[in-house]
Amino acid sequence: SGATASPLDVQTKTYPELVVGFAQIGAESEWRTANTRSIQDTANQLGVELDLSDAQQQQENQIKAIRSFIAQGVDVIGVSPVVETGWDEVFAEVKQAGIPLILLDRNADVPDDLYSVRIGSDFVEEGRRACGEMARLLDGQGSIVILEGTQGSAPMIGRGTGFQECLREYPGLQVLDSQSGDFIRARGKEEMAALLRTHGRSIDGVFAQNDDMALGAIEAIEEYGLQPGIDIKIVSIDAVRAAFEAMIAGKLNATIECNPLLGPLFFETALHLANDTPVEKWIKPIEGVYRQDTAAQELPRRKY
Ligand code: GZL
Repeated sequence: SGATASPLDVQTKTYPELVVGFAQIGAESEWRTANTRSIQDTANQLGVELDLSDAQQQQENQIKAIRSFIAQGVDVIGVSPVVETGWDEVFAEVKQAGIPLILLDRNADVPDDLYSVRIGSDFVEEGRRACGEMARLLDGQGSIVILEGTQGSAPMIGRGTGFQECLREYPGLQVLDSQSGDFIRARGKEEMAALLRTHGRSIDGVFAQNDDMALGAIEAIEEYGLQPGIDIKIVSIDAVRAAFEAMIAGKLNATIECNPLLGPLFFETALHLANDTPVEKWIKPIEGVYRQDTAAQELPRRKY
């Protein structure tokens, strides 16, 4: 269930009385920087006071930030949990302080009563879609390597689950190996180079759990002397601008959209919660699948 992402109508009204704390993960990928920009731009449009912290992908920094928001007495707290576990204590402190808590983007593995609402993608569905694209590209036959995102994060777990679930429908497809690239481009390149040293030309496809690692893998495949998108098919997730450029260059075959432009939905929900208006427990953005054949016409329309 869940509403679709509806861009907040540009409000003539502003909300200078609303104070929001957001514990952001970091700036590890194009997706994340687009997500931060969307949150900041919307706060500026609405005149909301926003305190957004960058945790450099460290959970303890996010926990510290949340505790400082409680001490500040903000009206609403938002967080994109870098990993799924380890949040029960600090979320209970937020609840104790009577402050609404919005999980934006990633999910946390906590009891439902420890947060107000989650606004974010269905990562399992994204994994299923990635597998469907890979099966189409390899015609149901071939050996795949996986570049995984941050270990223990909701997108890494969900995308892996969805991909494996769908693989069961394709006995001709097998996963040779997987490595973690932490959603970071340079790490994706390093890990892909290592996978090529180990498996070489027996790799028919790469499933990268985000576009940044796919772009790194493309560089590694080229340096290895093969043609990305041709000798080795590549499917990734996010649909950032650079992925469309790689598809236009024929180096990436498909990208599954994961919408980072959650700022409007976040503040719409924060305003509802600050006014005790009930909201759905999980609000999902609208997301599509993009392939080489439509990349050129889509690129001018992309917003991140
Ligand atoms: C997914 C988001 C992931 C992106 C990565 O919603 O949490 O984190 O897929 C980003 O690009 O680093």
